[in-house]
Amino acid sequence: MEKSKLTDPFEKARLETGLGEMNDQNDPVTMLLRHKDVRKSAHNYKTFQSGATPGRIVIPSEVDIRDTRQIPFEVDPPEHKDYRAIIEPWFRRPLQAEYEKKLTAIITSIVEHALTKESIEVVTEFSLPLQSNALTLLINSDASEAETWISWGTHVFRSEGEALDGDKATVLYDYIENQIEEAINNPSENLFTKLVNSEFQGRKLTKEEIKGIMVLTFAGGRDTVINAVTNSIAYFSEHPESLQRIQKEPEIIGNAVEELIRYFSPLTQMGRVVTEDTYVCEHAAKANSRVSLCWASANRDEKVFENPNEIILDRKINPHVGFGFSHHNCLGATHARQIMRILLKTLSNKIQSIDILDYKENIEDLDQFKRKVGYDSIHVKFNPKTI
Ligand code: EMZ
Repeated sequence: MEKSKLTDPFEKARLETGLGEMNDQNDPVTMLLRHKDVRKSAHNYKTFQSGATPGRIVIPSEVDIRDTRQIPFEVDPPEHKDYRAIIEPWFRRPLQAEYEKKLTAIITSIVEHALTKESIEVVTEFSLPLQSNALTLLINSDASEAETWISWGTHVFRSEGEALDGDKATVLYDYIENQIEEAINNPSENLFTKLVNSEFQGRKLTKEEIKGIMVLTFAGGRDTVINAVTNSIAYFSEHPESLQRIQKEPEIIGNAVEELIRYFSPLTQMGRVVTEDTYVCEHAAKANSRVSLCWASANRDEKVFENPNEIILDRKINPHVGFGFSHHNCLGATHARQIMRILLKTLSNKIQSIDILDYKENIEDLDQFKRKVGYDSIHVKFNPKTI
C-alpha cells in the first residue's frame, strides 16, 4: 500500500506553459491546463469540436472500439441543444422528494451493510453497488437490474487493468438493444420507453440515437461516480473530524460536495477536435489535431483557488469545472450531487471513523503526468457512532 505524493501533477506545467502533451494511440493530445483556457475553449465549440468521429474526444480514444455516437455528448450545437432538451427534465428528477427518499434508502442500506463487516473493499462492495443501485432510479428501471450492471465492473469499455475492450462494449450494446426492443413491445415508465416516445426536431428518435443516449447514461457516470465515492471514503478515513463537522453543521454539505468534486475531479480531462489552425497558449494547434480540457488541472489552478491543494469543506467561492463547463456540462450532475449529498449526510450520522486496512491506488498514466484518479481497491473497516 504505497501512497503517492502526486497531489497535483500538473502544477509545474500549468505555471510554466499552460500545456501538456500526451500521445494516445498515435493521436496526440495537447492538454490545456489553465482554468481560463479550459473554460474559454469549452465555450468555443466551433473551433474545438465535440462531434468529430465517435469516441475521438474521449481520452484514451475509443474510436477503435465503438461507432455509436454518444448523445448529446458527441454532438455540437445547434443539434446538441435539441437533443439535450429531450432529456434534461428527466435528468433533473433527482431533485424530486420521492427520488431523494428512494436514494436515501439505497445509500442507508449500503452504509448499514458496510457496518456489519469487519473489512469491506470499497470499490467493489460499496461504490460500485451504490452507483448501480442509484442508476436504477435515474433510469427508473426495476431495482433488480442493478445486479446485471454491477457484473460489468467499474468501466463498461475497459477491462481490469484499464485496457480498452471491444468485447466488453458488446455486452453493454446487446443489453441496450434488448431494452429498446422491450420498451417498444412492453412500454413501461423507464428512460428507454421515454426515449422511444420522444421526438427530435419533429420526428421520432431512431434506435441508434436512443442507443447513443443510453450508452452515455451507462458509461458516463460510472467510473466517475465510483471514484468520487471511493475517494471521499478515503478522505474521511484520514479526516474523521470532517465527518463530525458535517454532522454538526449539515448546512455545509452543499459546499462540501462541490469541494470534494473539485479536489478529486473524477473526470481528468475531455478532448476536443480542432477544426481550424489556431493557437492555444501561444502554441500552434493544427486543424484535425486533438486538444483536451483538463478539468483536473483547472480545478487546482492557483490563480483561481486559494490553497488549491487543500480540501476546505466550506469553500465559498468555488468555480470548479469538475462537471465540465459550457454547453456540454455534465447531464448527470444533479444525480451525482444528490448521491454525494446523501452519502455525506448518512456517513456523518452513522459513522464515527473509518480505518484503512489496505489499498492500491489507481494511477492514470498521462505520459508527462501521472495522476491518482482513485483506487483499484481499498479495504476499510467502518466504525459506528456509539451515541
Ligand atoms: C464517455 C465518457 C463520458 C466514454 C462524460 O464522460 O465517459 C467515459 O467513461 C466513457 O468511456 O465513452 O461516455
